[in-house]
Amino acid sequence: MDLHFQYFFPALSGYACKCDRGYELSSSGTCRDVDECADRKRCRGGRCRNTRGGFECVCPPGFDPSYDGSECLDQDECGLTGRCAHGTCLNERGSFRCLCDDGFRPSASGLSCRDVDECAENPRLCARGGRCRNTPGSYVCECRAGFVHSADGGFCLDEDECAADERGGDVGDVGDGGGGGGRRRLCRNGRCVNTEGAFKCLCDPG
Ligand SMILES: [Ca+2]
Ligand SMILES: [Ca+2]
Ligand SMILES: [Ca+2]
Repeated sequence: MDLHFQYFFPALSGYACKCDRGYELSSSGTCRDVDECADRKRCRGGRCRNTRGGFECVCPPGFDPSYDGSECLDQDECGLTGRCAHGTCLNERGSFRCLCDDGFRPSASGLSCRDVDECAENPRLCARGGRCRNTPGSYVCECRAGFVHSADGGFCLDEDECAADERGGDVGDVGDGGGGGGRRRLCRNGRCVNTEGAFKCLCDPG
């Protein structure tokens, strides 16, 4: 039996005890621990554990005891920094999950976002005329000579050297041929024929 007297004070018939917080006066005149867990309204959603002079509210993972220990409240994990990088945190009862940005997908646990390795998942990416390089959130095609990036960068396109030459534009990796500024630098005295990754000249007869 615990003795937790705070002080004695005079009463009409002798004295009386006033017990510490968490203790109550028993019929025998001593102070005994209050079993707060006998009150079913304590620690709803968790496990109430009586202690001397108080009680503990033990909550399941993802929950925290309320201020007065009356119930277990969902933790708002999304209020903590560093959750769901490359995505949006969505709080759920007892947990949370990540809605991931494009180019990312949830990890097995769903509690973080991981970059999608597009190159590993689709070996055909950039295979025509280039090489695929994975990047965070995306991928890039590194195109070989004779190929150029598509408008969206998603694949490599054969460069039409002949058409570029007709326009007087830059022809990648093709020497100037010493002309300097003039049009039609490719295949003088012949016809330019575009091929996959290159071009060839069909010479005029003679
Ligand atoms: Ca107690
Ligand atoms: Ca939660
Ligand atoms: Ca990627």
